[in-house]
Amino acid sequence: MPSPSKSSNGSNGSNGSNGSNGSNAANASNLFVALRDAFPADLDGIAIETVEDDGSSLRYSWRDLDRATAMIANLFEGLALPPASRIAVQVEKSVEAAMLYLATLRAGHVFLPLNTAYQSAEIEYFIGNAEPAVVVCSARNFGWVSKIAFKAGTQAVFTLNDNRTGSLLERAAHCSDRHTPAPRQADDLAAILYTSGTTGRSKGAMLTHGNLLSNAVVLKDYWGWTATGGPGGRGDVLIHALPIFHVHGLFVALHGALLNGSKMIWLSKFDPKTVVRKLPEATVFMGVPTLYVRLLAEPGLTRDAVRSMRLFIAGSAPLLLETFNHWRERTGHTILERYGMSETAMLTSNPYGPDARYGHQAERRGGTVGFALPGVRLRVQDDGGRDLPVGEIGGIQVQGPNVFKGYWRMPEKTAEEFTADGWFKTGDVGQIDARGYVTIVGRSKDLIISGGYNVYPAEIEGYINELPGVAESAVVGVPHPDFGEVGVAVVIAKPGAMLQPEQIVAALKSKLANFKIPKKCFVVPELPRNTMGKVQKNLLREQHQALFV
Ligand code: MLC
Ligand code: AMP
Repeated sequence: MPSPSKSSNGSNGSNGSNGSNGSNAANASNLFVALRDAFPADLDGIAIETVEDDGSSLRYSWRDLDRATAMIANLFEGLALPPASRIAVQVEKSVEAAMLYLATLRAGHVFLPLNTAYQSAEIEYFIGNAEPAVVVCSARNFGWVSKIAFKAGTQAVFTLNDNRTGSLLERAAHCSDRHTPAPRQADDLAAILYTSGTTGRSKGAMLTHGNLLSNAVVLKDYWGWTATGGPGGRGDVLIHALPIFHVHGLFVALHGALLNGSKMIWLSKFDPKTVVRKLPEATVFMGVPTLYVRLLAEPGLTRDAVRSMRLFIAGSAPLLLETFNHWRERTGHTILERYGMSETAMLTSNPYGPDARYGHQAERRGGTVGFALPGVRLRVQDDGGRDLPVGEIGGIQVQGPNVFKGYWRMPEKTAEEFTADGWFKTGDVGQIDARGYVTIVGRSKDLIISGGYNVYPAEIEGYINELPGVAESAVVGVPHPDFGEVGVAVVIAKPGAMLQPEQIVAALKSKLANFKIPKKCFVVPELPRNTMGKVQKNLLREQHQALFV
């Protein structure tokens, strides 16, 4: 495998961009080809520079990305996998993990990223449902993951660790570094992202090469990605500090930088001090609101620290107006908030610059998620399926080249989420004003968004209800200063059973991803109900809303 070069001081390097940004990107069908076409002409320039714990950095050139993805793609070809095989991946964030994603596209297979917090029951479901031909996990999880995978018929299980070791790279090292990307049509699958459901099990959202490429091409233009506008006239430089197993870090951030031939400063984990230290070398930052809240707590976040920055982008969860205003006062920058989801990639964005479709207004309005992106059509309907006039609140629906193909092997669920005339129901509730700004005011889906991760109360309640001595439970989201929103569980014991909240939380920890664990648990005699006997979650939310604030 190509080895990155090491620098001891982490000093700023050239991004090597020459402005050749792949004019044929929109026409290429294999997303990988479109991204590779956008690599700068100088393949020895730095594509990714990591920030290591000891302050040093590893530098990967564009040539390294090309060669490593070829080698991994050739490894897959050597396995003679069926076309469009699922490659399921649960590994810590690393440059090699990103290469594995790109190699999967290159080989024409389907990438299935899994949050590293998922525990065995969750992984067993995803692997059983997706039936991946290949599973890649970290070496420390190999024992239990491989057992699950082989039971589900997986052909090969490789390991990949965050220190560039593991059988995937060892095997790929013997493969050729030249590879012709597999031809793919826009409608062919590129990735499956599992999203939990309000009822039942998680659903795999099937995204195509066309979905992802069209969205990336629109965002490149809409956000003004530039090959020359960065510090010292160099191109944009992105600080990549998000996980790469969800839309935000894997698609929006990674595709954005690659499609512009832009260097990335790569953090394996978000750390506010490191981000502040690296800001003077960068021009673009993307984060969920929690990242902005934590950055604001850093005294080093000053106007001087952001002097080279061009754009701060937020999304995945509501950005509080307070954070939006505080950021502007502190840094002089106005955060650009956008809105998206796994099934649709990005739907709306506040404007970066003038937007001719809306009379050139270029104001980024706090509390709104901006305009429908070019090519994306939005409408707002009431529960009866009637279009609502401007300014009225209802369910947000979408159509466009970004909208996914459906849920993996769940045609009924897919049908349920689309209207008869073919619009996808986002489950978000909001309004579009006369100027075109979209505001999200709530969700019709029972969902908690905590630090940018989705937590479905129905899933947590299901696990709690299975515990011995539990009669019933309700999980609600309440405001939290760091995560925006967190889950609180309210539990009823069976007659005669003695339940301790700490035991309930401990039992959940052994079964569920850590971010899904309710931050507080109460055992109470009864739940508030309406006359129909339905639990009144709004009352529980009101009752506990001041728990953390
Ligand atoms: C961590 N913890 C969380 C949590 N993250 N609790 C609730 N919500 C979260 N998001 C808890 C852990 O369970 C643990 O608790 C403790 O915090 C420390 O864990 P950690 O892993 O050290 O946390 P930290 O590194 O601080 O992570 C926080 C974070 C992370 C904000 C950096 O959650 C994160 O990267 N969030 C971004 C998620 C993201 O990329 N979303 C995009 C989805 S795409 P304990 O009790 O075990 O110690 C999407 C579409 C779109 O939504 O529009 O983009
Ligand atoms: P996911 O299923 O993880 O892709 O999460 C998608 C959901 O995140 C959306 O349906 C919204 O509810 C929420 N979301 C994403 N961006 C924003 C935003 N800017 N403001 C409010 N909610 C958002």
